[in-house]
Amino acid sequence: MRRDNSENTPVYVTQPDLPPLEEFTASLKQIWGNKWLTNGGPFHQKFEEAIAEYLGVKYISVFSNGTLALVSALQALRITGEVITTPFSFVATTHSIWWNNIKPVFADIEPGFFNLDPEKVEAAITPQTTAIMPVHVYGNPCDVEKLRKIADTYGLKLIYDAAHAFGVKKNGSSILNFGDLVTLSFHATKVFNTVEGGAIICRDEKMKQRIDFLKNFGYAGETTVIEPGINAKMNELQAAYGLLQLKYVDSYIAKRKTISKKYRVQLEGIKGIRLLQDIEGVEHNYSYFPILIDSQGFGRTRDELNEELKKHNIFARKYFYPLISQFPTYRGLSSAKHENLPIAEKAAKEVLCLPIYPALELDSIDLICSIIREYGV
Ligand code: T4K
Repeated sequence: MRRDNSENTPVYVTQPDLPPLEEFTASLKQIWGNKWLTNGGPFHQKFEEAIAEYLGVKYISVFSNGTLALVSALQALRITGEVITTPFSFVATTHSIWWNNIKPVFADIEPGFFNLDPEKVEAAITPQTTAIMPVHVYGNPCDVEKLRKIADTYGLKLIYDAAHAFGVKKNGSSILNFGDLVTLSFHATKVFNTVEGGAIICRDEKMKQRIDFLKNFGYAGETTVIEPGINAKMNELQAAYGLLQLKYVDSYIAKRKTISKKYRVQLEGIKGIRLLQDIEGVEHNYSYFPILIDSQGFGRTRDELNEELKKHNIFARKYFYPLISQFPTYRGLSSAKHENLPIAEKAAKEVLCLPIYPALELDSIDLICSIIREYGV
């Protein structure tokens, strides 16, 4: 007999991890003493050094959020014309292109892990294309080798939106080391959060300097403005909080791994339910737990299952439905047509991200899995 959660606390798709309050209070005391709140203060400096070391990257510039990191990454590389990107992502990916007055061109995804399909990317290139912006969806690495080859062959820049890929490694090295620029999000809903926050990872010191100028209105010194930059600086409270988070993030990821394993054991083999397998040679961060519901096999649609879970106070999420290409701003684009994006359309119709976060109780996983098992027909 399964436990009923309908009267209990809601279980959401995620819940942020916070560092111990007393540790943060100690940091706040220092900030109060410093009277230095933003604009590249001591915590900002320390956090950049510490996070670069943690992630195994050489140059990183931290931001107030991941969206402004994306907007600034395109500006930093002076991208114009058209950028090829995925419709299967959070809307901020394409919005960052729009904010730079660039035309987004959607290419379809591959059916295994829902990342941009390199062949579809190549087919979408026009004389106006200047860059590719893939996303490591759910933290599963894109085909970085093939995408690099295409970018090099056609002389394009490669900007990865790695909002989901904090700490992910492939064959022992960080996935964040692939691409001309790579952006991260440290939003409250991410594996690693600074409440709001983000970053750009780049390959050399000059580029880091340019990015640092751009996130501070374009200021290069007291009286020089190089171009219209934006205010995207991470403040001292975020940076101090981030420094503490770095001490705990390995334990957060380890707990997520345990949850992911438990889901796998309980959901494997249910007719009509597909799980994304872990990839050999990849150290995952277990940021999301997507399942695919094939209504023919399962006997119910994804939306029906989602509603059933809600009755028990379980709030899974349809990341990413609707596709970005279906929003009014973008649906008029020729690349947004249904026939151009069949795999993405199917994924958006079938996917449901189940709750996963370190504090998720093992009982809740049992409940979620038993609802799914019993609801299928
Ligand atoms: N690129 C990609 C690929 C992204 O996924 C994102 C963000 C970005 C770029 C942009 O990065 P940022 O500018 O955000 O740094 C959430 C997040 O707001 C968004 O950051 C994230 N992707 C996206 C995938 O998910 P919503 O609309 O689903 O968030 P919300 O408020 O419904 O939160 C989801 C659940 O999390 C809630 O039901 C409860 C729980 N929650 C949320 C917050 C904010 C908490 O327990 N505590 C909290 O403080 O977009």
